[in-house]
Amino acid sequence: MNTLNIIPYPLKSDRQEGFFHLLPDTVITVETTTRGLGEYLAQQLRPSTGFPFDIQDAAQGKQPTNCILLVSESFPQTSEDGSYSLSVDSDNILIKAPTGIGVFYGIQTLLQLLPGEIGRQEPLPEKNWEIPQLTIEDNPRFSWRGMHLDVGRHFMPKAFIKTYIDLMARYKMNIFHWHLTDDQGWRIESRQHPKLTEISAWRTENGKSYGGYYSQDDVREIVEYAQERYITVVPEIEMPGHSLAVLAAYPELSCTGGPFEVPTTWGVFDDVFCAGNENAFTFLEHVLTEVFDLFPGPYIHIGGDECPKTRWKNCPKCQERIRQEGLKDEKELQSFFIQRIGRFLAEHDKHLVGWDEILEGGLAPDATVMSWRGVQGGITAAKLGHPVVMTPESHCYFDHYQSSDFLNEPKAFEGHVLPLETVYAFEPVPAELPPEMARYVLGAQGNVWTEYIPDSKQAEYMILPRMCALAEVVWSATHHRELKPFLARLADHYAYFDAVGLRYRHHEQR
Ligand code: TNX
Repeated sequence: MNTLNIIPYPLKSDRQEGFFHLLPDTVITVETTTRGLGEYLAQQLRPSTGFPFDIQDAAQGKQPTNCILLVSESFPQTSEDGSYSLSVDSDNILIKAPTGIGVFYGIQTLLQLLPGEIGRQEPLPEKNWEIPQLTIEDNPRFSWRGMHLDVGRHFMPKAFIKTYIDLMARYKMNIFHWHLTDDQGWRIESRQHPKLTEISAWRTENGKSYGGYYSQDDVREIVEYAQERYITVVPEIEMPGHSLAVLAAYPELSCTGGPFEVPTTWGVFDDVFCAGNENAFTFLEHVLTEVFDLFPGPYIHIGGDECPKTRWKNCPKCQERIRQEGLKDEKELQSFFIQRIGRFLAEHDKHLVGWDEILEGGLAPDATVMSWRGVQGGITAAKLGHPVVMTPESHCYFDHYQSSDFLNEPKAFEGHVLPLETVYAFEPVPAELPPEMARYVLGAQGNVWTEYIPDSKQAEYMILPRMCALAEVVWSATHHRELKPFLARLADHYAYFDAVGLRYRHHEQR
């Protein structure tokens, strides 16, 4: 009997003999609560099969055979964990879950059980669309199953953001961390601060203007697209560092007053928001207010990483702030900055997320820490009772090379290699964390920094197949985590990538 090539691997599965066949008269049977999900499933199945997939209301009596039945037991949502059961017999398919999100994940599993050609946009008339008979019971291990994308260093078109979200959905990832601002580009429209899109969104590269941004309507469209796929978008607005693009448009928010240009080189820059200037806070609060309006999710990421203290040390306003607030040094000034923004977020019912540098000089109450310089920051934060997302460079940085065969790999982050196997070996809960503190580890996330990723095709290559490995790390039970069977299952997913037309790294099994 063939194995089930599902990624992430489900908690319990029982393969039986025989198949269900998708046929021209297969229908999708829904309840009022699962109608939208039925439409989604039909949209996934129609292009490649060419079948109509009528959607029928269960209340109107369901046909005895040949249906895919979507049942959600309790709506409105009571639990958001994503558990579901799927059973396939020769006559019917049943996906059942406490809430819509579970039904959605059941649909993803079902789609993966079909031949990879299901990803095609053109019908394949002679294809046998068979689904193995089985029962599955499944639920995720972690609640934060994240993927990050830096659109600051290189702008990625809206269509690709949707492709990215679709890929996340296929592998049951649920948090899209959208890194919208950085030194080299600001990518989100602000109605109140038009210079952010007139100036900060563009840089001059080889005499030509490079850049782009998402209008507020684009953002709403993406957030809704993600929502339909049960993905929460976490926007990141970087502060106090990584903000040179802003200062190019509004130099008065810096310590020196500028002038500045949107940079065309990578790295960490000394010019950052002036922590002694009230206008810097007013500006950020106005921008964040627009951001709150666009992103209904509970989290706002405010960056906080790699903020040099050079300017603050020589800035009379920053030094005055240090005196007034009774702070010890510039590290505490950074902490003051983040805590003040944290209070503003809390007043608007938003949770602050920041890179692990926000630990320095004292953590803002309620802050969620993203541990990127290894897992130590995460351990420290969890011990303080703060939620943690693990995203260490050593296992989660998809901007690093996929192999040390540098000549045959696209240029990536110099000197760093992150093979698929290493991603797969990642354990988000460090052994040294006592069980009562392990619960603060919400999950893990893959980060896609784009200094060396100029376009969306290369971004696809960098995440595929590493994202598949991470998806299994954050979803599957540890006893199912075995490299060899994973690699065997993975081989089956290339047919889907080919059908969709995605670029990926074909992992050689040794
Ligand atoms: C560090 S990770 C950064 C990014 C870079 C990345 C390159 C983090 C919070 N900051 O600004 O793009 O390294 O790998």
